[in-house]
Amino acid sequence: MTAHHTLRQFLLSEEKQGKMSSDMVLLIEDIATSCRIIAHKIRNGAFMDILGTADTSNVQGETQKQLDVIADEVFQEHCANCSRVAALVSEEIDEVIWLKDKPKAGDYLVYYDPLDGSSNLNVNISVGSIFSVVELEEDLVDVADAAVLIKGAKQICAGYALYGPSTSLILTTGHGVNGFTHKIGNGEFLMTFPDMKVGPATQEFAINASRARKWDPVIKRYVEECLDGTDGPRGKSFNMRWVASMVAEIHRILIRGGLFMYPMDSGNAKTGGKLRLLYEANPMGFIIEQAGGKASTGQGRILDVQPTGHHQRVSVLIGSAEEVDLIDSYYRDAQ
Ligand code: P6P
Repeated sequence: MTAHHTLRQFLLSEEKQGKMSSDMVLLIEDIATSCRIIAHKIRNGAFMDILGTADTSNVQGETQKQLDVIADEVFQEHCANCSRVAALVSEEIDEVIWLKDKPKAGDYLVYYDPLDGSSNLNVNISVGSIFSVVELEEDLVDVADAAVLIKGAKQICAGYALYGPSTSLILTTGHGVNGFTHKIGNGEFLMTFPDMKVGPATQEFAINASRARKWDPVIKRYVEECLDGTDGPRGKSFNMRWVASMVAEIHRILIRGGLFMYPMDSGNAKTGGKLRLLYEANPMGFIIEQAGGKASTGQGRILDVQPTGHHQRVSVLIGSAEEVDLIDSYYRDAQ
């Protein structure tokens, strides 16, 4: 597929090749519409008085931004358009949103973080939306929430929108990773990043260094060796980045390589880490693996984690394969 094809042309081409169903085409288009609407609300938020905090908090105990609530409503409205969607799992909503009483095998479960990094909104730093789709493997007799606890390895689609200097939409359905940019004026998502790949090596890592005193010995060792530069065991210098917006970090890694770390540490061990498995770590892990990178908890592949709760958190090490492998080897040495 050459560059500058529209998202719709790409999706219909994938459908024609048997790489996705017509229902998936419709669902992805509805998700893209959600992202267009959210992008518009962000860019004009200052004139719509919606960049502040709502007087509510989410299941994570985080004070919600008005746009967190609005973005969630936009995703709910548009994902429900697809008759094959049986349930929604949103970072902003405590319970699973069941859209069908008797879901069938083949129905879709959609997991999403409608506005990730929203604490950056009022300082005009990039934020994003993250989504993941899994297909039910059997009919459900009843709609117990446990039915959405499906491993990330079963994903059939994942992607994100990055609301940055431009709005990017990055997508995988298990056949590589392709990226699109929203063209102001005609509103189309046009292909600008065909067949994205993450290089195996990097000299750039991302971690919230203010938590250094809480890190486990393995993370401390890895970061110290990076900081020791050319005179240290790595024999090369490293750069560090931290945007406090996972979508922006992962997009940078897709473009130029790198390693993103949000490990479980002594400060968040009680909740199992900071980032959520079903709608942050799994979709980003699927995307990065499809681009040739790796995604680990330090104790195993993120996509192999069996969820025990739909807001479960995990330790996250995602990016260039050589760096993820190195940290995994340090964890094995530490056992
Ligand atoms: P900290 C945003 O709230 C988020 O979930 C990710 O997008 C981001 O990488 C991380 O948390 C930032 O965490 O501790 O730096 O605020």
